[in-house]
Amino acid sequence: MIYVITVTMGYYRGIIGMIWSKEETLSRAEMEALQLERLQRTVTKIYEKVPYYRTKMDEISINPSKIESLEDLKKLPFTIKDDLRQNYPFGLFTTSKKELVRIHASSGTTGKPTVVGYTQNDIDTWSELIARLVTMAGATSEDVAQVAFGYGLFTGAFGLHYGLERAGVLVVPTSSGNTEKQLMLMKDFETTILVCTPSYALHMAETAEKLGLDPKKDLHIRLGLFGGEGSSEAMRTEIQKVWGMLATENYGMSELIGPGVSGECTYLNGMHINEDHFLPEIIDPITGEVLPAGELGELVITTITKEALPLIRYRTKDITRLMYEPCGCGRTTVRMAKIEGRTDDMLIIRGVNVFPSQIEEVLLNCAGVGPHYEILVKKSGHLDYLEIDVELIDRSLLDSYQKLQELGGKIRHELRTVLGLEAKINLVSPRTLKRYEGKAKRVTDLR
Ligand code: DLL
Repeated sequence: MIYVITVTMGYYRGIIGMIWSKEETLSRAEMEALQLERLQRTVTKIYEKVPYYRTKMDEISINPSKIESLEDLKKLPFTIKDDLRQNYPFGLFTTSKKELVRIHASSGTTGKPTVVGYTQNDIDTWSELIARLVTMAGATSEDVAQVAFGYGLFTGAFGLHYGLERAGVLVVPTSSGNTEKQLMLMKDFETTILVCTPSYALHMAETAEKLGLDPKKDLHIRLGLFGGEGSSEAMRTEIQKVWGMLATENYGMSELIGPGVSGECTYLNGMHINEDHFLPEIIDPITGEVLPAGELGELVITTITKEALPLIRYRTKDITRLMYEPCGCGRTTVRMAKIEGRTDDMLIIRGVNVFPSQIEEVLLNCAGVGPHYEILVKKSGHLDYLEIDVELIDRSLLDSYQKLQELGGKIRHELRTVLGLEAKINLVSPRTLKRYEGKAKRVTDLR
C-alpha cells in the first residue's frame, strides 16, 4: 500500500519517493509499544525453543518475565557470529527444518559458512521490507531492475529480487559477472535500476566505456540500489557522475535477514532502519556498554519478527551511529549513518587506528586517480607501514615524471593530514588493478 508522495528530484530523471507501509511513519510511542510487544514475544520464543539461549540466559539469571520495557534489552546477552558457528548448521533455529522454505549462507574466514534459514512468513516479511527500501529510493512499477548480485547462497540477489517484484518492478535476474552481456541486456531492455555492489557498478561503467558506450547517454539507468559493502560519499559522487543516476545505499547482513535492515530515501541522509523488525543499539565495542543516542560505535541488532532464526543483540561489528532527527521524507524511523568500518577491519598501524574507508575518501578526493586501489599493510623490521597501489585515470600522466611526483606527493600529504601516517604510494596505469563482480577486497595485511 502506498501512502504519500513526498518528493521529486528533477535532477535525477524524475525520481519520486513514496512510503510503502504505515509502520514507517509511526510516532515514537507507537513504535516503542510495537517493539516491546515483539521483543517480549521473541525472547519468550528463544528461551523456550533454543537450549543454547536458555542456558546463556539462565547463567545470568534472566528470563522472559524480566523484559518489562525496552530498557531491559540491555540485560540480555549478546549473540556473536561464533555462537552461530558453534551451533552449525541449525542449532539456533526456533523452527523445525520442515517449516523452512529457504536456506542462505555467508562464507566466513574460517571453514564452515554461517547458515541462515527462512519460513514462508520470513520470506514474506523480507519481501515487504525490501519493497519498502526500494520504494523509498524511488523505484516504481514503471521501472526495470537488473539484479547483478550473485544468485546463490548469498542473500543479496534473492532478497532484492523478491522485494522488487513485490513493489511491482520488472526484474531482470542477470546475476553478477558476464559484464558485457549484462550491458547488452541493459541497453536492449532499457533497464532503469541497477542493483549490485558499488564497486561492481564502477566496473560495469568502465566496461561500457570500453565497448564504446557512454553509460549516461546510451543506457537508461536512473537509480542505483547499492549495498553489501562499504562505500564513501566520494565513491557515490563518482558513480553518480559516470552513470548519471541517483546512487542509493542499503544495508543488511545474512544473519539478520540479508539486505532489508535499512536503506536510504531520496534525501540521502542516512539509512532508515526497519525498526519495527530490527531493534538497533550502539555499543562501545570494547566495553559492550550501550552508548547514548547519536554516538559512534558498534551496531547491535535484535530481530523482533523473524520466525526461523531470531537473534538477540547480534553484534554486527559494523561501526555507525544512529540519527533520530526527523527526515524530510516524512518517515519517522531512526536512521543509521554510512558504515565507517568494521571493528575487525580497523587496521592498527604504529598505534594509529586506520579504517580503509578513510583512505578511500582521501583517494577519491584527489583529482587524477580513480576509485580503484589496493591497500597493503607491510612490515619493515619492527615497523608497520602502509603501501597503497592507486590507479591513475589518465594514462598520459605516466609520461610526465614531474606530474606523477606531484600527484604522489599530494596523496601522501592528504593521508598524513587525515590519518597522521606516512604511506608509500604506487601510482599504477589505468585498468591494471583487479576488478570485482561482488564485494571488493581492498586490504591485504601482510604483517
Ligand atoms: O551483504 C547483505 C546485503 C546484500 C546487504 C546486498 C545489502 C545489499 P553479508 O554477506 O552477510 O550480507 O555481509 C554483511 O556486509 O556486516 C557489512 O559489513 C557489509 N555491508 C552490507 N551492506 C553494507 C553497506 C550482505 N551498505 C556485511 N555499507 C555487513 C557498508 C555493508 N557495509
